[in-house]
Amino acid sequence: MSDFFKGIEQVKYEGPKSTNPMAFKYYNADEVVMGKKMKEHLPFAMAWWHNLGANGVDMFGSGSADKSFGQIVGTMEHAKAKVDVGFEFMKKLGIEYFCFHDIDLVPEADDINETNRRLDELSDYILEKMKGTNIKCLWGTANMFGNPRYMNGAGSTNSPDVYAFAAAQVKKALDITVKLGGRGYVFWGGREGYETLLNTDVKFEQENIASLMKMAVEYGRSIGFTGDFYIEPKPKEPMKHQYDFDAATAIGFLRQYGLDKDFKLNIEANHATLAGHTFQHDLRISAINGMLGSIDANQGDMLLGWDTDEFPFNIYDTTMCMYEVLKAGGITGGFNFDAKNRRPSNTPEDMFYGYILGMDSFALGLKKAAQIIEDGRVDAFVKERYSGFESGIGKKVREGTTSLVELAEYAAQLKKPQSPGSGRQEYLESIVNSILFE
Ligand code: XLS
Ligand code: NI
Ligand code: NI
Repeated sequence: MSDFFKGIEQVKYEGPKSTNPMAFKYYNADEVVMGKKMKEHLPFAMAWWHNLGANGVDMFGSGSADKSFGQIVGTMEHAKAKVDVGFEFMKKLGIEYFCFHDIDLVPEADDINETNRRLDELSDYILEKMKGTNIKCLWGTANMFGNPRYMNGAGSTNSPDVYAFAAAQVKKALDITVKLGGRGYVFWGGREGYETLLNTDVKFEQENIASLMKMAVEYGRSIGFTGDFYIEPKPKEPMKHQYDFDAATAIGFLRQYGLDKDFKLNIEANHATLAGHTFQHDLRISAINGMLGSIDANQGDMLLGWDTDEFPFNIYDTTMCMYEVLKAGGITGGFNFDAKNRRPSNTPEDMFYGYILGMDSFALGLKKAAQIIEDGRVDAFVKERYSGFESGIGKKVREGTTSLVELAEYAAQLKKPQSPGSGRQEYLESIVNSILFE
């Protein structure tokens, strides 16, 4: 094992009273919650790009964290050092999954043949590292937004040549995902959107994106990929209008083009809030449509209008997330920390503190969500709230056996309805608080 993180031992569970910054306070992998171990509820994943790549570079300044890992950035030696460091990191935290974009793994070459050769070499190296561990890929994806060739989009580009390059990247990223045991494959439509309708044929672009996805499904299935494909909705950044704005929009798109059998959604907390929703809202919309596949576990800053990708610490949000996940019967994907340290948190220890915070926040959220469900008052209230539809005219509405004529006659005979009853929001919020802060 590499020893980049010298002096940092295996991170263990020490309980909420612990003051050891390198210990879990809530994440106790083998603890059983509602009949399942925490680590089964919470298949955590490391995001290759943020953890091993992002060095704090922003629009105003260069990197503040050194992620060279003793090598020259941009070389295959550096790419391999990232594997070594990444595996040491995952092992020390007990994380069993990772997520990657193709070019997070290797530096992209001028010639796609050389890039693919590098990907073969590096994925062999990862496979070797995986031996004797439980670590594998959660999902892979192709970066179809960084290179300038994608300035007009990838699946939505006006150029057939660029479209072919996008397809080639998806093909290769699928190969690598399957090779590394991936559970899923993600499409995040970074450049799939538009700036102005003066130069854009929206229908044409959406049809082409759907065709690319269809070809990905065909190819994936042909090489033995049995997992789910995911769309990761996001409303803004980088395009003004993103075609995959939010969960509801993405679901409509998938159904429109007959992709809904093979695709689910990967819901990112910060993307949902950028769309003007709560994280919980997009999870619920996905779940009720049978499309809650995987989660990008991060947190946004409500005072900022961009994807800040912070490590989650808001327990109210992680609780409501886990409430949705438990209600949905779990997810087939996992919890990928699409999150990065704040720019001044620039030491190797900070990488651990970020993950410890995130894993603890979701573990505590899981425990609290289970308590809300076991307590039963919130669910009972919701059931009671709609109980009028269990009999009489309400039942006929649910069964689809009434008509406007019959309902109008019913109303005429009633003359005036009774109050539908209080929504009791404050009462319910106080139940949640009393469980959160007991
Ligand atoms: C960007 C997205 C991206 C996807 C994978 O905002 O979150 O990181 O998760 O392409
Ligand atoms: Ni994001
Ligand atoms: Ni993401």
